[in-house]
Amino acid sequence: MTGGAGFIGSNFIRFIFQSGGFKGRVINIDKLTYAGNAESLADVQAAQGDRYVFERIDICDFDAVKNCLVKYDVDCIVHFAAESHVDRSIHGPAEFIQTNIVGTFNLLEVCRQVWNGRNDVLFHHVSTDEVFGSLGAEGYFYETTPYDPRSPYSASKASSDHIVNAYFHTYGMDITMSNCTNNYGPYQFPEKLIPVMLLNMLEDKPLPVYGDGMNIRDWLYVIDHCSGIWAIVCGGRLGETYNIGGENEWTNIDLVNRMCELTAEKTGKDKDHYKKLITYVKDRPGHDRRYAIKCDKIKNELGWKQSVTFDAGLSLTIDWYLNNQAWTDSIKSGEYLRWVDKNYGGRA
Ligand code: NAD
Ligand code: TDX
Repeated sequence: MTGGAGFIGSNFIRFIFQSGGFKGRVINIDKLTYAGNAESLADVQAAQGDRYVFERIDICDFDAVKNCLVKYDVDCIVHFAAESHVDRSIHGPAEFIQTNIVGTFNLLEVCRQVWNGRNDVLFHHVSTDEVFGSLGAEGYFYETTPYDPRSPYSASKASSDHIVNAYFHTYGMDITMSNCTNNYGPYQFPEKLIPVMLLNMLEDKPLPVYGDGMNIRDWLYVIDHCSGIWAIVCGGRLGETYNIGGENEWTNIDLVNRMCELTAEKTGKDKDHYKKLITYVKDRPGHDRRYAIKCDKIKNELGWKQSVTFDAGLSLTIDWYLNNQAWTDSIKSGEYLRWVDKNYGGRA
């Protein structure tokens, strides 16, 4: 696993041990950037003992990745590690090019050398629907939709997707790939829409809605993304990409209003209490208008489907943040960075 200390990776590791029937060992390699929190997996470490190993490694470091693959005889990589936040990619694209493009290339090169034509291995690449660009009011992204990325983040993910595909066609490397819509759930770094809104509500701070609030995203509970990836890793056809989506489109403003209502119910506030905090702010440059995905391929071929409704998922997510304030306090205070310094000697 790469990037297993991040939001989706940490949920995935917990998921495969608890529900996926996984019998092997996970080696989690993660650089621990600002978005990586190895403590998110303290419960897994305690429960799994030496079936869970953490290695602090930058995927761009060829020798370190190679030594790790050899040392643990790795036969499957699920590649989550990335710079993942669109706004950060606008302010500073360099890290996105480095980790998402060069890092993915580096991993593939290590695999090509170490696996050396083996056909009992798999490289699964985790990607995003943002590679397909921006939709108008109608239409959907299919696996066959031409790529049209528009932010440095999505352009870097699109590049990495192409490189992964090239390794399948050129070198015959066993790869699969998935492109997923917006995830939400526990352990999401508080820079993405849902945790930003929730944590601001809890501190009675303004809720910053970009532009006119009418941009549309398709939301999927993170565990449903994890079960989709697991289905592909276990049974996906080699060289194929699978869309994974929520089939659950919301304008940002409707979503924030719904969150305000649900959170007010849980904190005992008046129904409109949090809605009064909604503040329209300057739009994100190049803000994609709408994402919506068709995911019939994974449903028909692998029998995957979403299992968590949006109201249930939002409720679970709000409860998780309410019950795990130590996790967000540690992130907001920088305590988690100090923990990394203490345990791993300095920041990446
Ligand atoms: P995240 O930002 O929460 O976590 C990324 C993890 O990667 C962190 O633990 C970080 O420390 C690690 N990392 C970053 N650079 C690294 C490097 N050079 N070497 C090793 N580790 C490094 O991201 P996320 O939301 O969990 O996303 C995981 C993957 O899923 C990404 O590839 C992203 O593009 C993709 N994805 C995300 C979403 C979403 O809604 N969050 C949707 C579709 C696809
Ligand atoms: O404060 C905010 N206000 C706001 O209106 C934030 C953080 C976001 N937004 C808007 C921008 C988007 O239209 O909400 C929408 C969702 O924003 P993000 O949570 O930043 O997600 P998005 O840009 O859609 O990208 C996400 O989904 C696809 C992930 O960050 C990517 O990693 C993933 O590939």
